[in-house]
Amino acid sequence: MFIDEVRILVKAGDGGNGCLAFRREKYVPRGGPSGGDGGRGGDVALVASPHYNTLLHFRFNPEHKAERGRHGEGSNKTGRDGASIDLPTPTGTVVYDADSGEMLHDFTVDGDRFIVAHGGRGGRGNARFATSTHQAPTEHEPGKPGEEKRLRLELKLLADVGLVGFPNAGKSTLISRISAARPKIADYPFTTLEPNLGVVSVGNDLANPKTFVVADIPGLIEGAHEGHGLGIQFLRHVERTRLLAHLVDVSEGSGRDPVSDFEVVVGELRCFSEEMAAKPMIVVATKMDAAQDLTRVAALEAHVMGLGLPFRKISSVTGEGIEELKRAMWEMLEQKRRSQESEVRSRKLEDTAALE
Ligand SMILES: Nc1nc2c(ncn2[C@@H]2O[C@H](COP(=O)(O)OP(=O)(O)OP(=O)(O)O)[C@@H](O)[C@H]2O)c(=O)[nH]1
Ligand SMILES: [Mg+2]
Repeated sequence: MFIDEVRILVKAGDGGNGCLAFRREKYVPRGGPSGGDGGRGGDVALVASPHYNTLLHFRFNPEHKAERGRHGEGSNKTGRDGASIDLPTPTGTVVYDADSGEMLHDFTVDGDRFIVAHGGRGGRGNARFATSTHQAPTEHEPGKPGEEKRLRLELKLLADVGLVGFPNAGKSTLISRISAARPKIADYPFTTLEPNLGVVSVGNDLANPKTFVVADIPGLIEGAHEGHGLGIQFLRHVERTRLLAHLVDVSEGSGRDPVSDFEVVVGELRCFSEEMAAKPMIVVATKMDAAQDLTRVAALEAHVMGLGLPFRKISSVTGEGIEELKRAMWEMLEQKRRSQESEVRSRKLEDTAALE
């Protein structure tokens, strides 16, 4: 459904062999060893790219080899290093070693680069083995082979925003209102049994399209972590979203108190994982057109504001607040993206500093 998976083979370049040579020149007797070192083999790296959202390109092309290092040559010439290759993969890809099952890397941020197979070191030429008592060495090393690995790439859900809330809160109705997705909508709980995805576009600047993906998942009820209702397992479909939109029905029709609904859902998120509970969240009061008692709405607003969370009021029937909600979601996603990017940048700087 939402999980895309491929197996690929990656082979880094072998190192070039070290050379065995002696300087031979007229009038230079015993010119000494002059075999150069072999070059390093190229690496194979995966790079998280926002331009891909499936693993399909690997399916058509499952083997990737980097160039080998050139052999060393006489006159102390070092062989050229093999070129490395960068393979783009969608952000959200998790890389496993297909043989051991070990997780090697988790791409969460655009531009992240991870070497999956290291090129072999070049062998040393005989010139390197010369010492004062060993002036005509014949030792020279072969290059080390480049790493070869079978990998399993797994891409989890691509959604940016996950809609959570009680059953009947209006999650599917909202997704049908803001995207082309047409999930089943009905006046009874647990209409949605499987997650739905919808692509939302904000504004209409064609040169600079602003889009994000929203996932609608089944509703949560008290005790979902103990298996009540549909349980909480489908929350894994929104594990990778950058933002949760928590929908709370504020109409009288729900027969429940909005503040306690809100707390129940937050409690269930926490039972799933602390990371889930700590995700950025926007709280959305739904069905404003059917809310007669506005003190209920105000109570929810005060509660949410007290927690420092953004709050919006909408009606999917009249369209009230929908555009503002789309924009607010987009802004929050952008903010998150920018902070993640600067995190990666500072991590890269730290890495470079550590190498120096
Ligand atoms: N008056 C009013 N009714 C709404 C609004 N949004 C949704 N509804 C109604 O609320 C009911 C439930 O809507 P859904 O979108 O199916 O709710 P859901 O959160 O997806 O529910 P589950 O899939 O069961 O978890 C439907 O009868 C909708 O027509 C709204 O803004 N105003
Ligand atoms: Mg639904």
